[in-house]
Amino acid sequence: MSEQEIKVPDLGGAEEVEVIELLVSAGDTVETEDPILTVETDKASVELPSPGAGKITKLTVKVGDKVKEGDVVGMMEASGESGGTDDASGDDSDSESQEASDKKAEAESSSGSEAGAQDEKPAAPKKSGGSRKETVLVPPLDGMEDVPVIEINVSEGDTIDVDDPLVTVESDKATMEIPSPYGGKVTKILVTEGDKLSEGDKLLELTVEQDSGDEGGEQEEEAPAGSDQEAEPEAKAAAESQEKEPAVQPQSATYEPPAPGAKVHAGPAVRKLARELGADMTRIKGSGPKSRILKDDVQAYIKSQLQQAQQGGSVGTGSGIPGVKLPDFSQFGDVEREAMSRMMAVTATNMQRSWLNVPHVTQFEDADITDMEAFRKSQKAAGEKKGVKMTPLPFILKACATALAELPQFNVSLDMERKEVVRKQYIHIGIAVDTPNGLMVPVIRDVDQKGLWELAAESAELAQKARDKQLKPAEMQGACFTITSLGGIGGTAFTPIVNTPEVAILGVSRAAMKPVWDGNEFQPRLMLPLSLSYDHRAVNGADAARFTSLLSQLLGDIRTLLL
Ligand code: CAO
Repeated sequence: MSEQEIKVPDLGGAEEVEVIELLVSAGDTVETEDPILTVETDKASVELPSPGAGKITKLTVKVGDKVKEGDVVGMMEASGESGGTDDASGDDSDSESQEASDKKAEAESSSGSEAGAQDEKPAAPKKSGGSRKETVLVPPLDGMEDVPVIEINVSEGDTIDVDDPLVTVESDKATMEIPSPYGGKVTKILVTEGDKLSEGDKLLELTVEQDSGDEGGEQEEEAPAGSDQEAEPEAKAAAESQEKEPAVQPQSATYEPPAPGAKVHAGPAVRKLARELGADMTRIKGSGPKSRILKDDVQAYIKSQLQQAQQGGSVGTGSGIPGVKLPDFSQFGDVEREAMSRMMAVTATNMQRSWLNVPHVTQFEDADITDMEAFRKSQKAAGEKKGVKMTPLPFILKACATALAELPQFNVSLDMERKEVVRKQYIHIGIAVDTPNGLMVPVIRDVDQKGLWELAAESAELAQKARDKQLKPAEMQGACFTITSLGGIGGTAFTPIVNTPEVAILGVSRAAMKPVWDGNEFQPRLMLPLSLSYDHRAVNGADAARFTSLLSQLLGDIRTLLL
């Protein structure tokens, strides 16, 4: 138990700063890194952390005082817990720098650290436990298989933390990072770019430091390195959440909305780094003790932002469009925050990517389906026998297949990098299905070659599978065009978003009886509203009008579907 000085650490370049708030008083007990006081530089306010754990005996500054690096701001009695840590004694101003604090935080999570070896308190064991080898396997990929690796985010010899992205894989639905379940040193990478991965494949080998968690054998499995120290609640939480959910994160998941009123804990050197890199510290998750933001956190945040920008990520992260700033909603009333489901996050990214990349135009048309409806109803008994319900959807599928064959400029994708148009020689159509878990788009293959009953049965089966979360990845891939029908629900028209890399999507609204002029008088006709959104880079307006007119004609006289 010895008294030590509390000194102002490296202020990240600031000369003299003003004390604006005292956060502790004489007699208070503090932990290492607990904020002692707040100073204000010309750019930001910064909390000065306690150099160790112990009891504050006196503060030698007051609000309004000006202090600079190395100045003594108070005295404390170090408790046994950190008393053995030389760099907490305050007799060398360098030792008080944030870098030293950061390193100390890192050292605390490493079993080989000297500081840990000195610790005799049983409650915080930090004994050296050697290391073990771990082979990281591909986690569940949201039901997908054979997903190609598009980037390897680590190299052999790298030291990584729990949750650091190891590789990035890309399905036709989303780009995802596979995070590390362990912290440690990468010894061998077992995959290369372009490899196709499925759940359980070997990704890489790691040497994992084995420290306090090595008492229980099962902890090796369940509590990856980094989660074994009481001082690392973040890592523990990350490890726990990995057990509950498949460990794949869509890119968009890296966005961390600030908690209302949340305080940022970081030292001056880290704040300086964040300022230099233009990082908004309220969005960075701290991995240090008490969620303190470390330099590595700032760098990891910037890296993820750059990756998102390169992959057309969320607005405000490279698109050039300012991001949406959220107010503190709690000032208006009670709020609750809830993590997005993985599907919602992936859908949000895909929608945004499409909306931002595709110049959308929507063409509207009404199809007279009075006769089609009469025919459909006449098939009710036959449908009951077959156990298949004939809705308007199979007719619309068939009409779209015919229109895609007649106007093949709709059955393309654009390869803007190679400046090529990819023309498809097949007609597979996706149908948007509303499920309790979000929107899913199963694909009916070779629609042009199938009959109405077959299409009715297949669309009903796929829609049911979507609702039961039974769809296989292959059943959601390869569409040339999508139909999104809200006809069973309502509405008169809408502007659907093209499901890229397709170039058009048909929105179907609810059919309604309308008076239609036949040249002599108004006739009551059942009119089906169609909304065709298309990518104006691939399709011109005249062709869009031809497409919807053709659909209207085909649905208006379904005999023409046979021609
Ligand atoms: N006009 C009037 N009635 C319609 C209609 C239309 N355009 N389309 C369907 N209906 C009727 C059907 O005939 C059926 O009525 P009956 O029971 O009296 O025969 C009823 O509405 C329900 O049909 P359904 O929705 O079960 O079947 P469907 O084949 O028309 O649609 C599916 C299947 C999977 C497309 C639909 O269930 C669905 O999920 N729609 C929502 C899609 C969606 O969310 N899109 C939004 C994407 S953008 O966010």
